[in-house]
Amino acid sequence: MSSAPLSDPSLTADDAPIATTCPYCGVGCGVLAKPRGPESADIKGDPEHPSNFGRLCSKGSSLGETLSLETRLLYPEITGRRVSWDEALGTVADTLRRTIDTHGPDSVAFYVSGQLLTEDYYVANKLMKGFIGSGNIDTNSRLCMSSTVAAQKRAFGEDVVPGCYEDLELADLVVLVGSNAAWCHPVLFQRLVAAKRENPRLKIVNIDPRRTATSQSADLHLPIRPGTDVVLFNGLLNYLRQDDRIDFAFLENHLGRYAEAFENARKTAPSLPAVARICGIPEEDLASFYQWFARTEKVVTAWSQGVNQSSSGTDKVNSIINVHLATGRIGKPGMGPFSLTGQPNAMGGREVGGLANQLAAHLDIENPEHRALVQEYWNAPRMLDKSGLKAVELFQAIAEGRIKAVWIMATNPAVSLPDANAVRDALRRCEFVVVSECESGTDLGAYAHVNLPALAWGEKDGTVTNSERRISRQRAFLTVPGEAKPDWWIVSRVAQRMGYDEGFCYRSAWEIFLEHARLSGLQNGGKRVFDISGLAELDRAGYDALRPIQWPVNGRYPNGASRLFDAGGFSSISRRAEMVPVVPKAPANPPDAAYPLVLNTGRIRDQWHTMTRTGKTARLTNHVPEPYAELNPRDAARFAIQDGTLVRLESRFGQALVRARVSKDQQPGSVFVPMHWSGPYASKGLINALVNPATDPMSGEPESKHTPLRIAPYRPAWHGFLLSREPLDAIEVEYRVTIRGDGHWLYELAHSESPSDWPVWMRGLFAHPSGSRESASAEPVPGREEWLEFADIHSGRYRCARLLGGRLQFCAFIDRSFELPPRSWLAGLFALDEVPDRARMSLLAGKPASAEDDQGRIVCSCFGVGINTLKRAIQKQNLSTTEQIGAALKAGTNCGSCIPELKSLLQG
Ligand SMILES: Nc1nc2c(c(=O)[nH]1)N[C@H]1C(S)=C(S)[C@@H](COP(=O)(O)OP(=O)(O)OC[C@H]3O[C@@H](n4cnc5c(=O)[nH]c(N)nc54)[C@H](O)[C@@H]3O)O[C@H]1N2
Ligand SMILES: Nc1nc2c(c(=O)[nH]1)N[C@H]1C(S)=C(S)[C@@H](COP(=O)(O)OP(=O)(O)OC[C@H]3O[C@@H](n4cnc5c(=O)[nH]c(N)nc54)[C@H](O)[C@@H]3O)O[C@H]1N2
Ligand code: SF4
Ligand SMILES: [Mo]
Repeated sequence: MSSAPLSDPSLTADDAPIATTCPYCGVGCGVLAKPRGPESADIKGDPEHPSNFGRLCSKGSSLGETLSLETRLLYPEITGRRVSWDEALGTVADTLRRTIDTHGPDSVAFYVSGQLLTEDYYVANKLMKGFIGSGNIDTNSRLCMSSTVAAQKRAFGEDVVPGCYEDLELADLVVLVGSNAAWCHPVLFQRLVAAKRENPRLKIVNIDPRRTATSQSADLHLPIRPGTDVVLFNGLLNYLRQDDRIDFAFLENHLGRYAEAFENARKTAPSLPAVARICGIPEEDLASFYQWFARTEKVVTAWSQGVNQSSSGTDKVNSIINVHLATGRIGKPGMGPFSLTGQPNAMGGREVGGLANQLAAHLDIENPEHRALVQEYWNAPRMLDKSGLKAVELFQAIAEGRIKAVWIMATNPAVSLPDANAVRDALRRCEFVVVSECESGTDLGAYAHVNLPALAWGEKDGTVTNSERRISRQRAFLTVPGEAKPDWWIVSRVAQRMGYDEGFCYRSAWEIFLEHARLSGLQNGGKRVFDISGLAELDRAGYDALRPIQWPVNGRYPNGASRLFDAGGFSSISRRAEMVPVVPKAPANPPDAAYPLVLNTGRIRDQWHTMTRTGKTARLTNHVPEPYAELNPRDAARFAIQDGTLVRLESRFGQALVRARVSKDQQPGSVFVPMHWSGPYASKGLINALVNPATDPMSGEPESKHTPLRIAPYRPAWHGFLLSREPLDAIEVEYRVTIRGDGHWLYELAHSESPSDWPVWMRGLFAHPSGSRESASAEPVPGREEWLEFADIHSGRYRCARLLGGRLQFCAFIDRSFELPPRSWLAGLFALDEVPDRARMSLLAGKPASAEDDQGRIVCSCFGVGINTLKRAIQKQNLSTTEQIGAALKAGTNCGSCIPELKSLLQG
């Protein structure tokens, strides 16, 4: 890594950049950051970081634009009142203490996150499990990776990812299961695509019920029926045996149970035709996949949430691991089962034991020796004696009043948990809710009695572990804003005030890291692969300068290890792995006559979860500005839904209003909706209000990809959009989406009733009592105010624009139909100091005098290249490759995240 001065937040713009790690996905890219002014930074990929070698995706490259303090939580608050840290810490400590004294340790809970740093996580886990004495600390990783954790434990005896990123480049076949890596692990995906360019033998297979940007780059896409992965992989296991591909020497030397798995595969997935029928895919395609897998030695199977977030998620993972164990393709270059971790530190959380059913350092709660070991090490007064409640159960316990106080850190469960309305009810009823956050105004913050301001990315300091077990430093490069504090500090100071002074007198993240590293080596002797005792003697400078390193780091592997288990040596007592016989099961709630469709949820390229950070920059909101439901043309016809209209989605749990996208990428019967939209950005876009709280019986992971659903057109009295230079406070309509633009705000609206007088309604938006920021600024009007207006009562059409001194301040387009002028050209006018005459003439027409002026929806976020510009260039300049597009327009030449889309544009 760079030799930059480390962890010195007083850096000035002239200094060398600081090497840190991206706070978004589990790829864990290295970032070089250099502050530019108080609330922004220059961001570049770190060429020396082994995860990304200098690349960044669209989210990573926009990090510098998400640092504004405008919406940050900067001071502690109790019921909305700013208080001192002393009062806030005292209140939290006293209330937790009192609740525990009265109702016992299990009456309190922590709900934490894979977005905490390892050091933060370690301290929170220590306080709950060793001092409060309860297992009630669970994490959003429960919604994310817990099925993989459970499956790896079953198979290997420990939660270990055996391989590394390089394996995807060295493989001749990469199978991506339930993963849209092109959008969700973009830099790793770009590495894979680059490897494929170098090695034409390398094939990619994508297994996903819908066609995604990932499928577009694959040689074969298997659009299986949702939830049928176990049949598919049991079928593969059976095929491998029939095709004589089993590595019996590996099985004999390194496995315990395996015969039953073969027998089970034969029974549950007897033949190609049977599997093809159950999975709903063409037999030839299935045969190709099985043949490729059988005949290719170097295979990596990588999976993510299409596998984990299922009521049979653990079984799905084991069915994948089984085929790798059976062929001995594990831990060798270019081979292995590979779990793609979601969050930047989901792995670190697992290392410290952040899940309710883990201890710390991969030790087991059920094992009395392990408990005693940790208790002694921590000098802990009150060790837990059993696992705690898992996320979904934990919030149910809050609803039932069994948990009376909850502390939520770095996660937004009011948006991200299934059955989100029930979660909100639970929080409303809870006697004491503490929230540690960086942002104010999140959906969750509204339920908090105490809001605690945490340091954000760029300010905090510690370590994270990525998908390939690589520990990297996050380093501070910004000065601390307001009174925000590191999460480890907040937890430790509360612990001290609860009377646990000695165990929590930490002064730095470094001290915590050393304690964690030492524990991992305690009575280990190779029994647990997770061992970073080789880092336990780092001095402060060594910790600050720590280069990215893959655990284990110990006497045997002083420089870390890329691959594990190639020669067995698993973590079970017998040192043998297991092939688990897994029986295919239908999803927990199948569709029925009342709810005939399946709701599938997931991610889009440029948003991160509940949008608290990525929603802040126009560069990222432009790609997909509105929440949507994608459905097959057959379902659209069946339910009378037209592309681009609004639709009402309904499950047994809740409702949402989103825009319809009709596309053959979606298989009939299945509807995809992104998970991201929350209160600040959409009035009814909260998709988790609909998602069923069914969970995997083993891992407790929610089935976020499968809820019975119905869909109907929503026919409002009017549709419209507003563009405004200043944010507008309250727009009381049924459908509202707020989109941050470059120098403006865009509001997409619809409502069931029309106001009696549009001009009055529009002007009312500026006179709102809570005060729009424009009127609040009370600056003298910078010039003459003009209103341009057009109204046609007959057709229900109303359009207006407001200019101040010739500068466009606001415009609105209202219609009975959903077909309105494109937003992009109008939005572009907000960049001008004066609307030129030519544009003024056509302003209320909503489109430029010349079509060339409208570049359309942004496809390449890095260079702001729109879809119309691309289409025109492809046609006029006869472009046929993404490289040619790059040469002509620069699109796709920075992060590469838009390349799959460019490809589909080229295909017409
Ligand atoms: N842009 C972006 N990137 C992210 C994130 C983000 O919020 N935004 N979040 C990060 C996090 S925390 C995570 S966990 C990862 C998630 O990364 P991914 O898991 O790749 O993303 P998802 O979109 O949740 O789901 C992946 C796919 O699973 C498919 N699927 C649904 N049901 C099934 C099924 O039954 N079988 C199979 N085989 N597939 C199915 C869906 O159609 C979807 O395309 O992304 C990380 N990266
Ligand atoms: N329907 C559906 N639901 C899902 C999923 C799905 O695919 N479908 N995916 C699930 C998955 S895989 C995941 S990982 C979850 C993610 O869901 P969440 O964890 O709820 O989503 P985030 O928006 O990332 O929330 C993180 C919060 O922590 C704050 N924060 C960021 N950094 C820090 C910090 O250093 N300290 C503190 N104290 N706060 C910080 C952010 O501002 C943000 O509000 O969603 C899950 N929910
Ligand atoms: S792939 Fe993108 S979001 Fe993920 S770590 Fe790298 S830059 Fe960040
Ligand atoms: Mo996740």
